[in-house]
Amino acid sequence: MPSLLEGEGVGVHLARRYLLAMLEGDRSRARDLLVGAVKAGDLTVPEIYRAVIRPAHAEVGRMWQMNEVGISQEHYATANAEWIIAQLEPLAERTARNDMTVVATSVGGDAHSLGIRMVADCFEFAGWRAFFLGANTPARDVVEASLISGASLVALSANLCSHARTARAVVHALRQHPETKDIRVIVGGLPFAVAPKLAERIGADGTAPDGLAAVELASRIVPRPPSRGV
Ligand code: B12
Repeated sequence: MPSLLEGEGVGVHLARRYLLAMLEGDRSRARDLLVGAVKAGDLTVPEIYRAVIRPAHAEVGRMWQMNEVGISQEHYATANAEWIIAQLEPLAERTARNDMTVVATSVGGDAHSLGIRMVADCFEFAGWRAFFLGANTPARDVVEASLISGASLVALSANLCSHARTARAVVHALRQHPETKDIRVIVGGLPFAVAPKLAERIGADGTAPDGLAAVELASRIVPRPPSRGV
């Protein structure tokens, strides 16, 4: 299986240098590369998420699968990506707050959190409040979070093929509750990237490949709250 970081362009060039720094155990260098690119105006924070961090970590997954890196290197890259994302987040441009909340989490049993964290950040940059729960949230707790946060949208991440069925159970739980039955639900992660039609088959309202696309999808499918007027 060839590298996923072939080709030319600002994003892929940066992704190769970022990944090398991570694999050499130099998180400060990796951070400085990304912060420097944002400050220089080369890429925005959501563009860094899309064109640098996501492909670089998919490449870590490929290298792990091919036995080219060990679990400790994957863990180092993931843990320190969280550290870097926390430092990029304040540098992002934001639009004015709207009145909408998204509950964002990975499904019960799913330990992957980096992708859904970046999706949640993109909603925050676009003016939403993101009620971000991290990984591994059981269905009943997604329902509870939707109720207490007054969510207009639930964004569910499922990262193993077997987790598509778990996502279906979460959608079902939301549709069963009288106060959450009309909340829009979007899904994402590996099974939906491979088979986007799966989203509809499990009862969700759509899927998107990343945070920027998720915000765009939400703007089309989530009804706007009534204006408060003056
Ligand atoms: C890091 C990692 C882990 C870490 C996660 C730690 C953490 N805090 O997140 C740990 C070590 C826990 C882990 C465990 C496992 N993992 Co893992 N992991 C990865 C890896 C290398 C990177 C994931 C990542 O962070 N990517 C970067 C983020 C930014 O990208 P992303 O996750 O794709 O998210 C983007 C999109 O998918 C999308 N998106 C995601 N969610 C949502 C939700 C919505 C609503 C929307 C719209 C969009 C969206 O937007 C995101 C931002 O752009 C991937 C490789 C890969 N190709 O993804 C494997 C991978 C996902 N893991 C894999 C496997 C097999 C496992 C394990 C089973 C390994 C094992 N034997 O124990 C366990 C399962 C644990 C569990 N129960 O969940 C396989 C899955 C294969 C499959 N067909 O199902 C992969 C693909 C590796 C591989 N090449 O084989 N893993």
